[in-house]
Order: sequence, then structure tokens, then C-alpha cells
Amino acid sequence: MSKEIEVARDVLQDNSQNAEANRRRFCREGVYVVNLMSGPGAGKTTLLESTAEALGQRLRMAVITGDIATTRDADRIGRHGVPTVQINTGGACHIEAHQIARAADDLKAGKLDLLIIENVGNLVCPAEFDLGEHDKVMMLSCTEGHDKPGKYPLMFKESRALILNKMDLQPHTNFDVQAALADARAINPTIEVIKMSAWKGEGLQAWFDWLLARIAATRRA
Ligand SMILES: Nc1nc2c(ncn2[C@@H]2O[C@H](COP(=O)(O)OP(=O)(O)O)[C@@H](O)[C@H]2O)c(=O)[nH]1
Ligand SMILES: [Mg+2]
Repeated sequence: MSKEIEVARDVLQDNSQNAEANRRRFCREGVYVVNLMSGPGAGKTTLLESTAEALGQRLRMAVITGDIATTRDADRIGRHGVPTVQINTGGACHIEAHQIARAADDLKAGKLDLLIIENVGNLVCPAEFDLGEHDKVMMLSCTEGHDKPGKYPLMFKESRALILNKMDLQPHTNFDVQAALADARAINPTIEVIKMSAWKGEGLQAWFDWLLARIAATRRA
């Protein structure tokens, strides 16, 4: 039992060191990096397809996407003309920092303005593994229930912004937007909120503006 705890601590410690190396590298290279997290199916890839369409010509942008298996998400995003690398975790429920370092080498991250990481769909582990990103962003969709911020607090605590997706479905569910936001703000009072329907293309401009503002703020810093 104590051996198991030690191994887990070592894994997290190694990851933190690798994340620090990534952070120094991303700062040196001047690329803004965002880690997009959610449960499976919240709409991350759908949003990244639209983001690639809208910003791919304007910025030097790339995506790293993580899944247990298949290259389906990388294929979807890559079709929109943005370089995309798929990480297959082979069973792990999160991406680790050393995997990002290797994928960033493949992408030549030094020549980028924006690197978006789509983490593995999971509401627990991704928040525990620092990747060296500038910001974490949490996506919650209306079909998942408004109780989730309180039940999975770390994801919401660590995130700079919360995307509420599938707003088109909200009238057909019992999802209570105010309750979800109250829960999220009790955990993280400064969390910024963007409501959208990634599928219908509604509310996307606020997300694009948010990204552009964060890129500019990171450069100034
Ligand atoms: N109704 C609705 N469906 C959506 C929306 N965004 C994504 N979807 C659908 O939700 C499913 C999962 O989306 P996907 O982008 O693969 O989610 P991911 O697992 O978080 O990457 C797909 O069938 C999408 O078409 C939305 O805003 N509204
Ligand atoms: Mg996806």
C-alpha cells in the first residue's frame, strides 16, 4: 500500500518537473498554450474544429489532442487545415507533460502563436497533471447536469474560464445555468464564463476574442 502511494507521488513529481520545463520552453518560444478539459462528449473537438476555421489563417495555430485510442479527433481537426498531433494514452485518463514535450517537438511549437491541447475526456485526472500550459479551460455541457462543478471541484478550481456548451439543448433538459454557475463560482470566484453552442456556432466569437486577449496578455507579460 505505502509502495503504491510512493509510486503515485513519484509520477506526479516527475510530471511537475516536466511541466516546468514545458512552461519555460513555451515562454521562451512565445507560444500561448491552453489546456481544454471536460468530460467525454462535452464538445471539445467540435469547438476546436470551428476555432481552426476561424483562427487558423490569422494565427500560427496547432492542436495536440489526447484520447485513449484512435486518431479520430486529430483527423477531424486536421481537416480544417491546422497541424494536429494525436496522443494515444493507451488507457490512461489524462495527458502527461512529457507527452506534450514530444508532441510540441513534432509541431515545431517555437513557430506558433497558439497551441491548444484537447485533454482526454475525464472529469478527474486531467486537472491533477500540470502540462506547463498558460491556462486551463473547463467545458461543461448542458446534458451533463448542473451538479458537476460541486462534484468535481478541482477541474473548475484550476481553470481560468468555464465554457458552458450545448446551450441549444438547455431548454430540453433540467440543466439550471444559475445553479451550475453558483457552484463553479463558490469553488473559483474569478472564473470567466462563456456560453455557447459549438455545434450551432452560437457564442463562438466570445471564445475567439478570449483567446486573442489571452495571447496578447501573455505576450505583454
Ligand atoms: N446539440 C449540440 N451538440 C453538440 C454541441 N457541441 C458538440 N455537440 C455534439 O456532441 C457530440 C460530442 O462532441 P465532440 O466534439 O466529439 O466532444 P468531445 O468528446 O468533448 O471532443 C457530437 O455528436 C457533437 O456533434 C452543441 O453545442 N450542441
Ligand atoms: Mg474530442
